[in-house]
Order: sequence, then C-alpha cells, then structure tokens
Amino acid sequence: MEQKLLLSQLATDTLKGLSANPKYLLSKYFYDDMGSAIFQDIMHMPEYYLTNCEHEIFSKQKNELLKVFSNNGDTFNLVELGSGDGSKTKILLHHIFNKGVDFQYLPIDISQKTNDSLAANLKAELPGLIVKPKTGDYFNELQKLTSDDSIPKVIFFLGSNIGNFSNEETAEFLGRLSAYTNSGDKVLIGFDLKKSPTVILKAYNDPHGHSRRFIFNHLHRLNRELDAAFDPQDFVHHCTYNPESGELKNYLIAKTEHNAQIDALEQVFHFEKWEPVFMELSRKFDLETIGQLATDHGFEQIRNFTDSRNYFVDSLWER
Ligand code: AVJ
Repeated sequence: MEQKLLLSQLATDTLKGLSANPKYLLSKYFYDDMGSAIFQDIMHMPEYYLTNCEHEIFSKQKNELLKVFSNNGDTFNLVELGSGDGSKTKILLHHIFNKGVDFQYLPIDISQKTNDSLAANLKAELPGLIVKPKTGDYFNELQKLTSDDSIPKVIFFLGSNIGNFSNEETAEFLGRLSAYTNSGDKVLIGFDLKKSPTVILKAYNDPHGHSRRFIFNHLHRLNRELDAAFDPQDFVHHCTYNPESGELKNYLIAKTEHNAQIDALEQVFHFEKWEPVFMELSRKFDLETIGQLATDHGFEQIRNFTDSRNYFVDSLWER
C-alpha cells in the first residue's frame, strides 16, 4: 500500500512554492535560530539604516511616545509582534518602567531561542518588569489575543516587518489587527519610506555579505530540516528596487540548469539556467499610502514619528 507523506507546514509551503511558476519560497521561514542570528548581524551593520532610524525615533521621542500610549499614567499592555531581540523596544521599556507606569510586556516571536534570550535579558536589566513571552507565528498569536480583556493594548509591529506583506496580506493583517483590538487600543507600526534607491539597495546588498548569508540560509534550512540537497554554488543572490511601487525584492537565481532532491518531499525539483526563485518582498511606503491604510481598516492616524532624515516612520493609530 502506498504510504501518504505527513508533511510539516514548512514542507507543505516549500512544495507549493517550488512547484509554482515562477518559483518562490516564503520569507517567514528565514527566521529559524540561525536566520534570526544572522538578522541580528544585519541590524548591527551601518548600511541597514532601518534599525538605526527606529532607534533614533525611540531615543529622541520617548516622552511623546509614552504620552500617547498612556494618558495619565494609566495601565496598559504592550504587545509586540515579531519582537526579536527587542533592542529598540528596550529603550521604551526602560523609560516607561522608570516613570512608574503600571504595564506588562507581551513579546511574540517565531523563534523560541530569541524569545528565551529576550526574557532572560529583560529579567537581568529590568527585574521588576512583568514579561510574558509567546512563541509562534504572529498571525496565529494575534488571533489568540482576546478582544474582551479590559486592559487597553498598545500593539507594536516595528522594523518594517509589514513591508514583507503583499497588498492582500497587508489588508488581511490590518483587518485582523482591527478585529482583535477594542476602541481606544493603539497600534504602532514601523514603515520604511521611499528614498534614494542607492541607499535602499545597499541595505539589502551589503559589502559584509550578511544579507546574502541571510537569504541563502533559507536553502541551508531546507537542507537541514527537509533533507534537501541544495548546493548554494548553484545560485546567486540578486535584489531589485522599483521606485514606483516601492518594492524591494530578493531573489535567488539558478546559475546553471540543475536538479535538487528534497528527501522529505520525495521529489526532485528542476531549475533552468537563470531561473529565479522569489525569496522576499520588502516594501517601501509613502505617507499618503500609510494614512490610507489606517482609515481603510478602521483606525484613526494619531501621529507619525519620523527620524531626522525622514527615512522611516513609526505611525501611531488608534482604534
Ligand atoms: C525583518 C522584514 C524588516 O525586510 O528589511 C533584512 C528582513 N531581509 N534584509 C526587511 C530583511 C533582508 C527585514 N524585515
């Protein structure tokens, strides 16, 4: 009798993506423990301006930010989707905690290791702070946030994570955000803004090779977890920026015609010479589009917090 393969979500999505024409892989799978570590390296390099911008926004405008989170020092829950190492959020956590505001921090991340180290870190840095980390896909974890809790929420979605979504995914995400928030709840969303293409391309194609390593880690992950036989030598990393749409796209492109076996899928995939595999969208926005997204999903845009170069915006919306 033929045995049906029991496939993990990664396996199912990989099968779907590599069977499609054109081929693609999903960017959420970049963040295994190795990929999360490489992304930390990306955030530490000067070319990746996004992190520095948000760092500046939080450092210089923490008083104004706290004022909009909590009117008169009222209590609230700070939920963060895709918290990572929390390096930027920590600036605010220290500030809010030191002001004596009663609040809890609920970080949600897809990497268990990243979550564990953030929790350990905060325990040492801010022993009095109540931290309740959750590990999982933030789409799913968001769903679990009850809509009937009486404590007001401020939900962070920083670092231009929203840039990874297609238009449809953005609408779905903001729709859910809207559904799982109550009137008066707030969201703070980080958007990378349109700017010089040279500046943008350098952030995603850096001289240190971190971006390249980050994209290639997806293939290594498939080799590790799905017993795939990808040879990184068979591909080149390429990224493009379209100044009209604001779409930065990452690709792996086959350098030679070849086959790659994936044991867990019991299948061989064929790659033509110069066939692209679409790996990631990192969309750049303009302020008009951001305002439109807010109103389209039932939010009122309260204030835009930008850095001194106007490279990046943390947009605060209220339900
Ligand atoms: C974590 C999604 C914000 O799109 O800028 C960095 C990921 N990809 N370099 C981004 C990423 C390549 C990053 N986000």
